[in-house]
Amino acid sequence: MIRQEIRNVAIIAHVDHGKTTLVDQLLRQSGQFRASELQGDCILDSNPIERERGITILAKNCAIRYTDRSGKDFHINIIDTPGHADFGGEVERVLKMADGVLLLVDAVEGTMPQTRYVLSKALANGLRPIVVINKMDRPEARVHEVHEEVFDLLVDLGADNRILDFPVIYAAGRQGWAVADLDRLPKEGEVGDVHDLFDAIIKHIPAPKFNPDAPLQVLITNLDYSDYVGRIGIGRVFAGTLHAGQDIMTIDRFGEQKLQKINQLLRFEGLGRMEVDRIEVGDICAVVGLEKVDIGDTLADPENPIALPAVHVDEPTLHMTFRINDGPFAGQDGKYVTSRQIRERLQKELQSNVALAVDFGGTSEEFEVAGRGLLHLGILLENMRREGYELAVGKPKAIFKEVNGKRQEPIELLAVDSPNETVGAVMQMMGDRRGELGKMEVRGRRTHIEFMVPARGLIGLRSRILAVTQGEAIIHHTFDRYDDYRGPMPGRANGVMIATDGGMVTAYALKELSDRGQMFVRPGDNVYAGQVVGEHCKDNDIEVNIVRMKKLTNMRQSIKEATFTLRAPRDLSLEAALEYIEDDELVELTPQFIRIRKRYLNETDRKRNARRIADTAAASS
Ligand SMILES: Nc1nc2c(ncn2[C@@H]2O[C@H](COP(=O)(O)OP(=O)(O)OP(=O)(O)O)[C@@H](O)[C@H]2O)c(=O)[nH]1
Ligand SMILES: [Mg+2]
Repeated sequence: MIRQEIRNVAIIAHVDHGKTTLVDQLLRQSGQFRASELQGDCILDSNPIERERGITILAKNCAIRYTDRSGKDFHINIIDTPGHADFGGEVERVLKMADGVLLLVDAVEGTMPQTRYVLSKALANGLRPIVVINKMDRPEARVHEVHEEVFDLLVDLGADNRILDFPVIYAAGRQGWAVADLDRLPKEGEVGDVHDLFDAIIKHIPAPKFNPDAPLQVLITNLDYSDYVGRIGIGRVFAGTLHAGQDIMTIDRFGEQKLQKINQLLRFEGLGRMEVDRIEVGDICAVVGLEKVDIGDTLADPENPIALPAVHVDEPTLHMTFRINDGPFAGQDGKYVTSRQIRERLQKELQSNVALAVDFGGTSEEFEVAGRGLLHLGILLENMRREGYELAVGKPKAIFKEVNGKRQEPIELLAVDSPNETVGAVMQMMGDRRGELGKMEVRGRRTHIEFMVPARGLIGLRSRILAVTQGEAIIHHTFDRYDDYRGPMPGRANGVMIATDGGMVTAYALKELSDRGQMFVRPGDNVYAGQVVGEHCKDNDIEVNIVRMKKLTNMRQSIKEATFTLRAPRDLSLEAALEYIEDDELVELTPQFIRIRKRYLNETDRKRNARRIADTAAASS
């Protein structure tokens, strides 16, 4: 049987291709909201970091009541997904809730690494895409080429004829229109609407199918957490009807069963959730009150518990050490600085951050934290800073695996869009990082180049590629597979400048050092001995006195000094700092400051440590 009035559709695309903006328009034009309920852009990107960075981090459900042109009512569950590669695992999971997908592709950028990834996952789940060629308002739009690219990508992914015959919608989400036919693009001055897209969803996304005789089965595919009610499971009813207050059997990924009671039951309605007493088959729900619930759990009939197929959760590919901040400025800025506080915060994060793994087993001051990439872990760190935590973090490292006695490492698909003139420099850089060239395609003044490259080789890559392409390159990568270890990789090309003394940075000292490299600090900053204050222009580290004052001998010289303009320091964002450091360095994070320091603040300790490392290397070779 089928639930004719329900549609479950996920919106998938490469990062920034306009998913959340298009969902805004679907919400706005559904006619079920007052203008005051829908303020601003990208309404679903509701958490502060999402708003600030303009990206979606967490997949989110919303639901639209839609009445079609013939007067029939539908409940459309929409799942907006994140496009950034670090959150690909999240997309894969929430696809289990959907019966079809809207695949958005930017009309200029075309198919990108994450388009391929999310589309392959949709196909693996048997979901047929409606292709939305989006951002049609961009003057450089390449509609026909992009259409071809999607077709080729589908062929490449082994799609069958039924899927190759995909419906296409042409849209400009930001302008609020979507049409099924190129002849019907809005003319100059026309407003347009997204009704064709609603119609396509109703027509092409299959209504949920179910077996009326099967016992209750709900698959949990996402988690939410609230300080008031604890863990919230989000999932889809595949069979039976779920009632508020009923007993259910949870069956976890390992087959373990537990009898539990459902407290509240919520249905998605517009931007929120509404308490209901039952959820029927085919619909999506949120369940409150389960003491133990996890991704991949089946909520089953206690009399006849049958598990649904397991949900795959991606393993982490990158790890780093989180440790207490034991620098001289520890505790000056943050509220939470102890290892117990950091431990508790990480434990709370594990409640809903599925792709995260923490090893609490080391020393009490250090935790090994593993995740899906730099952005995934960077966002956790950014959240912690904002909540008032201080901590120090070590260099991010790829996670190796041992397979049949062979060392394997994560390999990523990297796409670089470079101006044609700088292609040579990009190729050279990727060669050094053991990148293997895949596809290469000239698109007007720019070239699209794809590489398979070890994840290790991507750390610190962005800033360097931007440097050789004068800031013009666009780079994206996505995890592809584990494969044989590709051999050693060059480290950072430059050494650093290390402060010998603590105190306040002087303009005089900066001026004296200006030809030695680029600084990370400005006059008036407080620094401590052992802090990394700049990048040396050569490959070795140097010790510098950055708090040095000039002895004033006569007036004229001091005036001359005041007129010397200092080069602006390099501002390091959290992720840039993490990508920058080497093994013997740490990034110190406090609510207001990001500093780089040497692990050993004292010069003698540093030398001793360097010698120890050299001795071990010599002994093992
Ligand atoms: N020119 C143009 N820009 C658009 C359009 N739709 C969205 N954008 C812009 O593209 C950027 C990304 O839009 P989002 O809706 O956040 O994209 P997204 O796919 O949800 O991004 P992630 O969730 O981070 O993957 C924003 O700056 C939008 O203003 C469009 O139709 N035309
Ligand atoms: Mg988004």
